[in-house]
Amino acid sequence: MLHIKKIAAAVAGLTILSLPLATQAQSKKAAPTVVEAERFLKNAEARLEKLGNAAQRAAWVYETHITDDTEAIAAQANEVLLGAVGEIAIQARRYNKLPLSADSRRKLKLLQLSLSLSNDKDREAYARLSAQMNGAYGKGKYCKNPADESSCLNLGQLEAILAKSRDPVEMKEAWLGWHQTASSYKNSYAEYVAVSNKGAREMGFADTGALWRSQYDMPADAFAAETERLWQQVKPLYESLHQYVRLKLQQTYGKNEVPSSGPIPAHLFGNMWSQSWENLYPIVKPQGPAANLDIAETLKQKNLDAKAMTKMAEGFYTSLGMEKLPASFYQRSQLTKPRDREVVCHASAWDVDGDQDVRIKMCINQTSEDFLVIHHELGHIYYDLAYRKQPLLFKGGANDGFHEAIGDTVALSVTPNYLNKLGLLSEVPDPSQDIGVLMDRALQKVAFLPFSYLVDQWRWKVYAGDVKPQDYDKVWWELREKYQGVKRPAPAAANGFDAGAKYHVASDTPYSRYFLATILQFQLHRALCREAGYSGPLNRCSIYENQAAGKKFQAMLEMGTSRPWNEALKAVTGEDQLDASAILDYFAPLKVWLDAQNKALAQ
Ligand code: X8Z
Ligand code: ZN
Repeated sequence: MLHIKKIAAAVAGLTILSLPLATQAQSKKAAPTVVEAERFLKNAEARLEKLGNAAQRAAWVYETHITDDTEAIAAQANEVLLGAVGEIAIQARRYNKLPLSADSRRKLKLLQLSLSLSNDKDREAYARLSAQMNGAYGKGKYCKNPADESSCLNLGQLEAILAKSRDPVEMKEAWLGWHQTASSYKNSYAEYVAVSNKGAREMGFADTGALWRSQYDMPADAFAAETERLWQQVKPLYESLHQYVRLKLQQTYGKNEVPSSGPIPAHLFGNMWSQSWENLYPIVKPQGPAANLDIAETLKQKNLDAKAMTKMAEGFYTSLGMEKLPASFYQRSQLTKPRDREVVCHASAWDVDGDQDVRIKMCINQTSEDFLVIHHELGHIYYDLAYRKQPLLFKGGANDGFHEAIGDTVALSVTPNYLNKLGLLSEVPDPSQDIGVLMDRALQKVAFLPFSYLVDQWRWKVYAGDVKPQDYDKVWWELREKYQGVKRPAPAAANGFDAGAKYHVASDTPYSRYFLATILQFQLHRALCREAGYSGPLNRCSIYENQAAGKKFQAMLEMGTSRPWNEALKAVTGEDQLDASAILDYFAPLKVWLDAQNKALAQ
């Protein structure tokens, strides 16, 4: 799916057939040479590419058609790749001390940032459990009456209830219904964590969490400190929003449902994980004439289907001077939910062959939210296409946060003005309505900050062994209360696994990337707007049709993983550190407004 995973996999996948013995013998004989190291890297890249592509194809077929057979095939392909990745990672160590070129040294380092499971049984278990949990999440359903299949609701249907209903009883049932689906793979997850840690330890990491934190061109501890620094920078903004939303929810649902202090029940935020709150816009929008930013009705009226929506998003990228998507993209992508089979609906972007075979997999609905998600996914795709000329090991984002930030940066330019130009919004809100527009964005972006921070706070503890399966839920909810200020709508279920009801836990996809991306996209937006010669308020800037900004962006995308991420950042922004001042600048007028409202409403 995400090529980042693929690269790691590819790196791992470079199994050099039956080389371990040969290599051992060699190592006794003579110290390795630079020439050998270069040959090793070349072979590794070739092998990883082949196995990586095979695993991608198997995973694609699995996730777009879940059956026992496709599950087994996907697991097998991954197992083979995993074997190769581990073997190559261990072999790579042999060349660490050689005076190699900067590129080769970087490649060797990247190769060693992966799991190595030398035991066949461990590899088999890892691949099997991973495929099984991914499929279980995709197939998950809540059945009001377990004996009656027609009473069953899938995740999309349960999410729609949370998005639209204003009935707390109905919302609570949908929330609890989905969360209980994850219990079925709690044991698998615990087993998987143990195996994964074995693989991290073989490579010299304390655990898988430490391995994840080591992927940012800085020591693992420095990365943890860096994310905490950023969180502290944005926390006051989140708190202002949380307080205002509390007051509005209280006006809507009453004090019995919404307490005046302490955490708020999680089923009231219009989203299964309370991770983004844009569905609360009608409840929290400023009084008086406020911008209507919902394009769902227009999409339906104009019959703009999933493909038309995707073409519109593509049009943004081509307006920046980027290439048209290859024809195969539209032939091979899954844009809508098939009626006749189980699939993983969670949106993802796929770089199947490291070249032009790029696809997205979504279950697109005609909503504002999905219109933005399409821009997000195409960000991954345009990154993939931009770095396709790089060697395999550099086909990836500057770091995984960059990969997540590209499409979102573009989507920040999907302003009311732009939507109006496209015919999706009949009225352009007057600048006096900017607070409403900013509010809508804050419900997406500011609300997301603590969630995107805490998911890996939890996982880092789980991987470190600080949280055992019997305490998964306890610690998960401690973190959700502490960072998001939300609480479980009912007491914890016996053997519950609420964290596992989030896709990225079930699919073991790291999540800090989204926290970084949320900060980073505003930094990129600010810089690209500057490049476009824009100097007004950041929320009104759109880089649509701006080729100068597009060129700068494209140059960064083409770098892939070839250089430390600070250099990629510098190429666009001139800055070499992550800096939350851009997101704070963007929302500065809203922060002033929120604080005034909160003060007035508290009286
Ligand atoms: O998973 C995603 C993308 C695919 S990389 C749809 N996102 C996170 C989520 O849904 O939890 C985008 C925002 C956060
Ligand atoms: Zn993404």
